[in-house]
Amino acid sequence: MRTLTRVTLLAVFATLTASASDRPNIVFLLADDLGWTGTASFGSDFYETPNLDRLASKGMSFTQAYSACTVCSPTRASIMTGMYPARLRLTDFISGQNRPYARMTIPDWNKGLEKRHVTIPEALKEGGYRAIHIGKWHLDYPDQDNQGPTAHGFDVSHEKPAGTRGYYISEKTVKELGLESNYATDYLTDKAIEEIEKSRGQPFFLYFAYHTPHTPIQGREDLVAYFEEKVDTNKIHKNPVYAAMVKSLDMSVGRLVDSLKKNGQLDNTLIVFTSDNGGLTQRYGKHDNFTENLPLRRGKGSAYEGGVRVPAIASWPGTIPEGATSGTPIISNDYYPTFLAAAGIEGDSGHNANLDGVNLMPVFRNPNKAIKRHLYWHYPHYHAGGDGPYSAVRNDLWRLVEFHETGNVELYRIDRDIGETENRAEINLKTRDQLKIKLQKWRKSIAAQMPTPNPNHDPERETEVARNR
Ligand SMILES: [Ca+2]
Repeated sequence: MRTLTRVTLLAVFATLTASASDRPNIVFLLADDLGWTGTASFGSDFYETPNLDRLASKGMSFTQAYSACTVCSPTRASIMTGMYPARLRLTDFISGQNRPYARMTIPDWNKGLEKRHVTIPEALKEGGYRAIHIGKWHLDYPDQDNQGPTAHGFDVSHEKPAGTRGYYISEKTVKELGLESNYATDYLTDKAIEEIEKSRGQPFFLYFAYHTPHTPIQGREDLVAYFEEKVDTNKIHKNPVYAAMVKSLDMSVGRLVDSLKKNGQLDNTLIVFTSDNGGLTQRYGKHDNFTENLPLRRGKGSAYEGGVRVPAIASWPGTIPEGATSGTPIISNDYYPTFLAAAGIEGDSGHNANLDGVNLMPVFRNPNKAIKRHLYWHYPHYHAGGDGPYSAVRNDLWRLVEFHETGNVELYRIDRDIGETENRAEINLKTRDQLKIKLQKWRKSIAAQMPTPNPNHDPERETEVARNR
């Protein structure tokens, strides 16, 4: 009790004494569908990411960083709230995929972010932060108005200009706005830089949710031409258009860092870069083989590490050691409490009572700092790149996957077998049973929604997808 009171008093004192101008800026850069090996410093043999590599050399790289889900929207919701998607009941991307004849009926999930949650930009208001949203939101209920970023605490939001097809801004808009580039990522970067410049004197939270390198696979023409010359089919990564998209992302990061430097803000800014799920490795048509997450197994939508292990970099001069690497497992739920701590803000106690993430500041200061916990995933859905509805749990050594269609579990010694090649479920029985119980208890504790046997199951039609409702 005495300790608690002292901690609370210290936190109040810290909040009172830190004026708005002392607080660091927070820049959160979220790639879309960039896999674990999606940058050069994280192991790509083809993509060129000098700016992200420089950010890594100036900060900390996380080799075991995770997204809270194997697809988009749930991970974004976990970042905004610090909670597991299963707790939010936002377990699939907003439009989702309904397979009326599959073996399981998927639960009815939240197709948007409920306003009752205190989002990270809302919480940061306490510290006088200006919150800037750039790019892809992907958290609005399709049948309701006023669900965008500015309805969830952002002061300003910039998205792709109307009439943009995929990544290409229309010729008319390019002319009207006098743009130098018709590539949407370049345009959004211009907007982010304008907002950084407008924020001088006030701490800001910049959430830049890139579209790159999500489908459609469309690169900036000059960059595509550059990578076409360099394709080597013996390499793991070999799609020049995809490489151009990653390059656009990297160039954007370089321009943002330059802008922070120019405005004298770089030393007072925590920058975090990560991705919302793994790389898309399913193949179709002319876009055959966009990317690979090897040595990880599979990719976006799947139950394996390729779906959820992502690159992550954090930089904050003077606080995060330069060129450090941390093997501590972290997950996208962690950024919410981390940003509160970085800003010296307590946040909303009601909301924080249900946080699933932990404050990463101790790891930022010491990359070898361990966090004693289990990480969980719950995806009771079907996905084109997937393996059916599943849940998973991991600790430092083991990862267990439970498949809901069959009740089968697989167990991997993840610290040694990163590619999940040897299923040890029939070998390490005790570990298997302990983790299975742990996973079930966790699901129960947050009232996770489960898929149920489908009375209309038709084995011949089970992969058929219904049109979006
Ligand atoms: Ca995504």
